Amino acid sequence: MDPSLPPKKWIIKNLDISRSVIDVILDNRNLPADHMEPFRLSEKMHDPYLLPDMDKGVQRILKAIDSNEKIVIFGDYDVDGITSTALMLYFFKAINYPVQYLVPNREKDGYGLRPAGVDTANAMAAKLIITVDNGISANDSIDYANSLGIDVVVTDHHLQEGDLPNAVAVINPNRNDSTYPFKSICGVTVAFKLAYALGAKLMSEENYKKFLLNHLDLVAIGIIADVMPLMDENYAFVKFGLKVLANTKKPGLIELKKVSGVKSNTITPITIGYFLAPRLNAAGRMGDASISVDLIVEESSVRAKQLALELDSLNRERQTLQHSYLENAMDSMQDFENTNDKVIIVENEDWQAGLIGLVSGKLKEHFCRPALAFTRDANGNFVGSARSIEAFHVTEALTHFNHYFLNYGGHHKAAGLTVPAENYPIFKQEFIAYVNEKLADESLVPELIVDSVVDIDQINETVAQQIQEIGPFGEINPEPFLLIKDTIIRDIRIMSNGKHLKFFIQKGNRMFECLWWGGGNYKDFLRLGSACDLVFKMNINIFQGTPRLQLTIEDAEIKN
Ligand SMILES: [Mn+2]
Repeated sequence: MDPSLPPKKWIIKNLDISRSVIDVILDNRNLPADHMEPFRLSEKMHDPYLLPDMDKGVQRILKAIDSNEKIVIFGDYDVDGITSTALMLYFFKAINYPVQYLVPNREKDGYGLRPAGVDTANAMAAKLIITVDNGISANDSIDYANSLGIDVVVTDHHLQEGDLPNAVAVINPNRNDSTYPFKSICGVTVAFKLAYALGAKLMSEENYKKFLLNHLDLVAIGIIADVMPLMDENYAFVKFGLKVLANTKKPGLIELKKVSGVKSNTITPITIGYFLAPRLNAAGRMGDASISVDLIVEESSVRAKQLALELDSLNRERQTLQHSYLENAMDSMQDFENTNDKVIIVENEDWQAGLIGLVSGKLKEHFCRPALAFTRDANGNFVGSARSIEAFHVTEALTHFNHYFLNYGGHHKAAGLTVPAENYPIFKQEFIAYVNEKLADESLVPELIVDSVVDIDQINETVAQQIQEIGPFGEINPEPFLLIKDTIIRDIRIMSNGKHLKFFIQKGNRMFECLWWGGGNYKDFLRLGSACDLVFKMNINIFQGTPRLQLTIEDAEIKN
């Protein structure tokens, strides 16, 4: 969106304007023909008992409740881990069985259940630990818990690496032996399935159904924040969960929406991704994720408001730090212009570990190539976070260098790694050479996927309304971009001190209002009467109670 950036390459998926736009969009996403038909959540949701070890887990928890054993929920510091933890707390509250929880501190404790976490649970007199959104690789810690007489029920969604841990139950769709029909569910969905299975045994049918429905807000937040594909049961969970979130009765979420400036009637995945999740994540990034868990389960509005404000200010601190880190990073990249390496590697020992993933993410986006950002831990090791583009599987690439690492792990587009100081220079040099050789130049050009070329007659309220019904949009079901060719620009207005543009386009005898957020940089290119091709999203805006069509511009090609 900035003329200083390389122009995006438009990938236009349909050029045939005689086809229905809606059919084209559904086809492009491989969505089923009945995608837009109304459905019940129960029709789309898979049976919890299809998850491996569900029955074992349920039996062990029932036994703990029966013998009044102390249960500790062990979660994670990211949004999925936070919502999973909160969901379990709500469940045990609903059956009136007191439990406690732990979430690790990112910098002090690190990710997942570690021996020190087991010690803390032991000090709380735990006889049973239920992990949520982690645990699949905690083999040593679980052996240690067992040696102290503590049983562990693992609920997780991360891939199995090596042998399964010695837990009473390992409830995870991504176990190697799992036959669960849809693997891409997140931690909070697995926790929800456990609550589903347990609730059927412990609650009246009415309370049970109410419980499941009321907590779909947490499931939707976790799915969006963990960037799960919006297909199969995820799509159904998010579709219903957004409605529950819009009307949530949880004081914490109500206050969080308020401090984020979110209006209740406009909850979309973007609301979660850009407004709610960053604030919930800020607690863990800046220190203690339990603030976010406490917020979600808080019953008092007064206290919830305090916690929400606290998260909001942590989030502002996070933003300020992130900006200064990015400036540091850019300053340290003077060489980059000359080398034009196909991977960016930056380091700064003053950076907080909780924020380096944001730095590498921004660098990846800006330069359209893989990026790694490192800080140092207490032992002087380089702790890094990698973010990558579609064309480059960063974790696979790192595997070739694992002899340099203390640990590493991740997936296609994200990874974490720890490199001892003595290996860092050689790793950096070899990794840059490796990526320079492997990654094709074409992959470094940003792409804009356009669903279809449309004719002027295909731009109308009905089509816009139908497009909205294909949503909620998100991972694998992105909001559609359309292309209109040869329109004439009319009546350009500059907004917000030149930041944004508003103009009209005309084709034949029809005119449409266009908004180009961040389009101010293009104001000298757009001229009254110039012809252009525009890539846009078709939106319906409610203006003074009346719905009206508006085109949100994504990119433009000016013809004259
Ligand atoms: Mn997760």
